[in-house]
Amino acid sequence: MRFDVLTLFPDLFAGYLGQSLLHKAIERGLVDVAVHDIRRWSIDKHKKVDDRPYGGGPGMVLCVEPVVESVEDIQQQCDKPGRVVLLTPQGRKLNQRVVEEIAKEERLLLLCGRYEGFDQRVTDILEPDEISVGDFVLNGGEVAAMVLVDAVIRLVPEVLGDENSCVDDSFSEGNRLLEFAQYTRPREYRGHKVPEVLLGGNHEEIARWRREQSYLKTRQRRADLLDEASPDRE
Ligand code: JE8
Repeated sequence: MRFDVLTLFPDLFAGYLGQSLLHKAIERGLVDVAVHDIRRWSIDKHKKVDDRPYGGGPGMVLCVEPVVESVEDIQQQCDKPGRVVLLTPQGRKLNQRVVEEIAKEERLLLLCGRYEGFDQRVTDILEPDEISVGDFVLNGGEVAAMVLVDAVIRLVPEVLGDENSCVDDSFSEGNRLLEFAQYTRPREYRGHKVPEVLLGGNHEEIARWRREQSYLKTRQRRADLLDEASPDRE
């Protein structure tokens, strides 16, 4: 799986990409992430890539030429063009279904805006898949792009070892329940005890208890998840 990230702040990605899971996936050749500075495609002698909005108003708008031309150049770097994703509050909202859909792609180009966003003609010309990570305001598309990369790489076969398998993740196909509570040693801390059932070693009983805890927690906190069409729910 290859990601090309286009941004004005490429340095923001180094820390994220260096984290162990992703670093190992990159080393093993399962994932490839190339971060590109849009400024490289500036057509201005001062490397400017933004300008004041026509019609007035606050802030700056990212110019159409460097963005469209950076995408065209980067698409040329591989045999097959990638799916272009633009992170924007106006996009369709990201959820696990959308992540699963996007994870089917071999190659993704992630466009990260800043300031007041891109000139409308970026969208008109590139016709990107516009995605929002949620109904709150970020300062730019970079953190949203990291969210998308993070969610997508979990679905790339072999990225997670068996220990971190994603088959029973909340929100994965066939699972729309929140996760049950986890405990590790010590058995008691400041009077807070680990539930007795987990100490007994009766795996059937433990599995039943966990399913029930998941269901109760979901009903209490996220009843909306139970309303979603879910066929075979016990
Ligand atoms: C962004 C963003 C996602 C999400 C994504 C890209 C580029 C026009 N507005 C721009 C004005 C307020 C500040 C905005 C900053 N901005 C935000 C997001 C996003 N994906 N779920 N929330 N915010 C840009 C510029």
